[in-house]
Parts: sequence; C-alpha cells; structure tokens
Amino acid sequence: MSKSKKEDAKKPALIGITAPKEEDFPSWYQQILTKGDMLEYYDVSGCYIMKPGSYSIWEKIQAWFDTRIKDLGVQNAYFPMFVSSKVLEKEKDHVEGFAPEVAWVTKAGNTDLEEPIAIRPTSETVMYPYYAKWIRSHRDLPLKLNQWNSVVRWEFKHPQPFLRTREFLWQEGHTAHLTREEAEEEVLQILDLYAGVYEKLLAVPVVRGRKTEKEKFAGGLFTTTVEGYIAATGRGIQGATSHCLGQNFSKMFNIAVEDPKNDGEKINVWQNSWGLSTRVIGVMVMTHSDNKGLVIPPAVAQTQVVVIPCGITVKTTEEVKEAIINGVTDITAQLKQAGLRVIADTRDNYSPGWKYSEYELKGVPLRIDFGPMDLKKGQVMIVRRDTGKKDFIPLADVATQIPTVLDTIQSEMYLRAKADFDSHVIKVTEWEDFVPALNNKNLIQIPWCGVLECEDDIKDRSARQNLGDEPADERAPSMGAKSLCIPFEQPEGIIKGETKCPACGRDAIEWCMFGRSY
Ligand code: 86X
Repeated sequence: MSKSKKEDAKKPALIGITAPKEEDFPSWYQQILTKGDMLEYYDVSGCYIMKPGSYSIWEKIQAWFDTRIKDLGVQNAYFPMFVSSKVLEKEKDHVEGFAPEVAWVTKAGNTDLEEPIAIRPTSETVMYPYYAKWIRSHRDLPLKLNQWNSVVRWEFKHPQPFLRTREFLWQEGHTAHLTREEAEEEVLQILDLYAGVYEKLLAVPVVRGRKTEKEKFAGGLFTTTVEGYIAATGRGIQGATSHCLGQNFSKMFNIAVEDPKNDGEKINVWQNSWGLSTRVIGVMVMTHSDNKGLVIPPAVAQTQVVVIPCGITVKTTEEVKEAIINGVTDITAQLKQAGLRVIADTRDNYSPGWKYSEYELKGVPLRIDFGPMDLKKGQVMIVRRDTGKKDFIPLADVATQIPTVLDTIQSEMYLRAKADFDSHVIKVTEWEDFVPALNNKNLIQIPWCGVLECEDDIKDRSARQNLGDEPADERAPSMGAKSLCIPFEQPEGIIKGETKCPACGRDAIEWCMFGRSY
C-alpha cells in the first residue's frame, strides 16, 4: 500500500475539462478530443492524428456500412491517390471551382517533376476513364465500386478536427446503371444507410432531404443529403451526400453501352456517387459530450463497459481483496461471453476515483463498481456515463441485464439529441422572425420560392442584419444563412398560389431548411 501511495504521488494529476461547453466551445472541443484520447495535434496545419479512441469508431462505422453496401452489390476497390494534370483537367467544369484546393506534387527529391501530379480531392477523374474502358455492354452493368481511402483538399478556412481537415478519411462510392430509375433507387438506399450511421450507430438525429440547385454537386443531376445540427453553436452541418449524377459524367468520359432493346443505339450510363467521411465523428462528439469529457454511444464505443474494483482499504482482509478481484474478473468474463466490449481495470497504483475520472474523460458508456458491500449483497453497482445515474444489479443477472442497459443508453442518447434538434428547427413565415430565430441558435424552415437569387439574398440579408465588425468566419455569429436542404418530410401548410416566400414574396413551393452552417 505504501508503495502504491508513493507511485501515486509521482503520477501527474488527471486534469479534467477546464473549458465549459456552454462558454468556450472551441476550447472545450479541443480539450475533449485530446484529453479523451481521441486525437493528437500535428505540425502540418489542418492535419491531425486519429488515435485508437477515434479510429476504432471509424472501424465500427466501416464494418456496418461496408456489410450493407455489399448487400446492395457494391464491391470495394482501390485507385491511386495521384492524378495526372492531364486527367484532372480533362473535366474542367467539375474541377474549376475547386481548383484552389488541389494539392500538387511538383518535386521528387531535388528534381522537378516533368509534369506536376495532383493528389486526389475526390476520385471521379481517376475512376471514370476506367469505367469507360470496363463498361462495354449492358451486361457489364450495374458497375458498383466503393473505396475506403483518404483525400486531400487544401482548404484555407479555419481547420477543425474531424469537421474540416486537409486530409480526411472517407468512403466514396461510384456506380453506373443502365437506367435512370435504377440509379435513383440506389441514391435513396445509400442515403438511408447514411442516416443509419448517424441515427443507429452515433445516436445523432439527421434530416434527410435534397440540396437546392445552388448547393447541389454541380456535376450532377441532384444531390440528396443528411443534415445534422450542432446544438452548442446552433449551426447545421452536412452529414453525408448521395448524388444522382445523371449522364453528365458518362457523356464527358464516354461511358456508354449499346441499348439492349434498340439495336445499336448508344446509351450513356446513369451514374451515382456518394460519400461519408470521418466528419461524422466530430458531429457525434459535439452532440453528446459534456463538461466531464467524451460521451460515446455504446454501439460504437471501443470499450462499452469498464469494471472497477472498489472499496479496498488498508483494513480490507486478503481474503476479501481476493474475492473482489475474482468477482471483477468473473463479471468481466461473463460480459465478454455475452458479446460486450468490456475491460477490467485492476491496476492497484491508481485509486478508483482517479479511474472514474479517466473513463469519464474517455466516454466509456457504462461503469461497473464492485466492492466489499456488493460482494456481501451479491450485486454490482452500475453508473451510466450519459446521465450519471447509479443503479444496482444482482450479480446473477449481470450477463442478461447489462446488454439491455447499453441498449437503453443508446436509445436515450438518440432521443435526447432528437428532442434537442427538433426544438431548434423553427418554422418561420415572416421575414422579421428569420434573423432573431437564427440568432437563437435555430435552424429555420420557410415556405420557399425555390429561386436562386432569393437564396443568395437570404444569405446576404441574414449576415448583414448582424452588423458588427467580426469577420464572417467560423466564430462569427454574423455569418449568413445557407440553405441546408429541402426536407423529404415536408410540413403542412403551403397553399399553392397563396402562401408566399417570407424572403421575397414570390409564391412558396416547398419548405426549405436554412441555417448557419459548418
Ligand atoms: C465534390 C462529389 C462527390 C464522390 C461526393 O460528394 C461523394 C463522393 N465525390 C465531390 N467535390 C469535388 O468534386 C471536388 C473536386 C476538386 Cl478538384 C476539389 F479540389 C475539391 C472537390 N470537393 C468536392
């Protein structure tokens, strides 16, 4: 005992989160990630190290999504990360707006390359020339390939771990179909899987919808999206996108087959592309975590349960001590047997209190304490990370009840986040209510006219009304509102020819969700 006391004295005190989420969100986010052991800063701006604490979450997402896209007939492949300038620029229109973000390799050692080589910011131009080569007959369709890779976009906006990084991990799926109907069906199937990643795995609610013409991927026909909400900042965030590309790319890259019905007629294939990135982890962290540290939903937590021996003092007999350690080992084995991800922390050079703080920081969903009193009563104490609520469970029921408790945590985390999101989506029908609602950290739905100029106007007016001299960046509340999506689930209340768009007075067509956004 005296030995471990001494060791304790040498250990640096565990410093918890010192920036409150409500008062200094940027510092809070930084502390949560580093002290929660998810992330390490790096000396290239906009690049971060994903430690096992976050990478394991990505692996869970990969496993879930990968299984489901394979059920849809998608296969994984890997294409090179380098793109020749000739190929990248082949597709001028698509690349034009993005050109400033493309990173180039210009040298090998001290020698200049003959031609600079781009690093993929996305893989359309890398993949589609080979789609043209591989797709020769309608029998080669559908072609459905996905890759799990990283891409590089050299952005100059303020970087943020997970949300905006210069290199990020994602999956990009690219499929080719004979018919428009088949392509469109897949767009929505994938969007549902994206919603599933958020709602089922990360316990984060999203709104499914379609991007406006202004916000869609310009290279495609239409873009569907899942939109999230960061309650702490009141900003919307694009969660993932599933695009119906139509025939734009297939015409450009000459991806065509002969019509199986009409002899000899050439048909350009119908394409989709869809992507989900490690941004999801940032959204999850911002949604659930608190001033004690990370709060990770059980479905993706690397460790779902930690079992800690408690109440051992100098007065505890060897016999009781041994019985407690054996109990902890047994509980752990039973939970492992029940299929849970569980660890026992039997280190004797850390106090239980120190361990509690550590697992709170790391966001382990459930803690089990086992001490002399529990031994006597044949029970364990459980403590939920999300609510802090304590409860007792009979030792004999641990293997059956703990999985249920984890399911409860998962669904209650989702329901709390959903209630928060729902209460911050405000329907506005008078312009005068728009900016005040925005300033109260809401997203806004308006009966909208669908006109591009009106959308530009809304952005300008919602920015300007917040006079002041802050820059229109990241931290500035004066940033204008963008359209986030036209939700698939439309509220009632638009009467054709009667209901007016509150921003411009034209006839409203459908409800559109606007907000400040990431
Ligand atoms: C748009 C479109 C699409 C496959 C997805 O959203 C899902 C997965 N791709 C990506 N996009 C670009 O096309 C793009 C192109 C260049 Cl050259 C760039 F530097 C940045 C880009 N960013 C987004």
